[in-house]
Amino acid sequence: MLASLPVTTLADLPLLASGKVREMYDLGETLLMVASDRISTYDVVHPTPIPDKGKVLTGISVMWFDLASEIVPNHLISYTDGVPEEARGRALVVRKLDMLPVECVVRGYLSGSGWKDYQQTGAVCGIELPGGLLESDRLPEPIFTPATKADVGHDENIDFEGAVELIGDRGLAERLREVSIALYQRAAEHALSRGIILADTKFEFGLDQAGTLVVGDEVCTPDSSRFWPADSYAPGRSQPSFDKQFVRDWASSTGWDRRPPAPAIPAGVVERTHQKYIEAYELMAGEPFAEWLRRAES
Ligand code: PZK
Repeated sequence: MLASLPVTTLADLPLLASGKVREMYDLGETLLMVASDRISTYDVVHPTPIPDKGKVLTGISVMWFDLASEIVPNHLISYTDGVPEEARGRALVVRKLDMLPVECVVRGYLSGSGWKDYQQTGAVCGIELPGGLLESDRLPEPIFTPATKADVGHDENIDFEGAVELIGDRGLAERLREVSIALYQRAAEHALSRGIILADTKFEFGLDQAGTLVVGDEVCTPDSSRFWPADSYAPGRSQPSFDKQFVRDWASSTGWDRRPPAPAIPAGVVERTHQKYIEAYELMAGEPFAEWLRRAES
């Protein structure tokens, strides 16, 4: 076994992957996932960060990992030991997994590409739905709507048979579907009790060295999910985003055509959005955001 070396700065670590809003570093036996304060709207990252966004998402993810552990093991090892000082609160040390090549999306409501597909075909990922549903309608039951992982551009929705093919094991694909729906149901129930609709969410799974199914990535964060305020919910239109609506409304008002580069966000919009993220943490976790910082920075 290799002893883990004390890490002082991110700049000294091998960068394995950089996403739109986060980075993944190699710690040898483990990985370090670092959530930045970058924010995207319409899939384009703005040049202006939202203070604390990465810390809020990391705290929310840890909270869900804890709840979800009754259903499936997860990749989280630590959010304190092994995390460089500069990344405290926004980073997780995680197990290296063999990631499965399917995005495990669960939808409880009809929105985004699900709504688009339903309008065109009456089905989402091969699942026939009742006629006459409206945009944002609640579905009779949550559905598993897998997608391919696109390196660039948009993920593509696939049917269950497509997921079976990509995974190469029907039993494992069935297990992914069952676990994904159970995780969504648990999280959606918790969120709704706190005034937030979890419209849909995306999980990523991997296998550990023993071949055990493990949930990885981030879990039920505003970046991997659609969060809607329950008190303004009304089917028949798109719903405001709990976290990003101020940025979207402001971006629309500028006449930005949604093509890169995204415009810089004005200070007032940054501050209101910052407060929405803190509010999201405090609603979901039922504790002050400062408590997450205290635990993570101790
Ligand atoms: C893994 N990503 C996505 C891309 C990021 C994250 N536990 C794991 N083991 C091996 N690989 C991954 C994980 C996880 N989670 C995650 N790609 C591979 C990704 C860019 C930046 F932070």
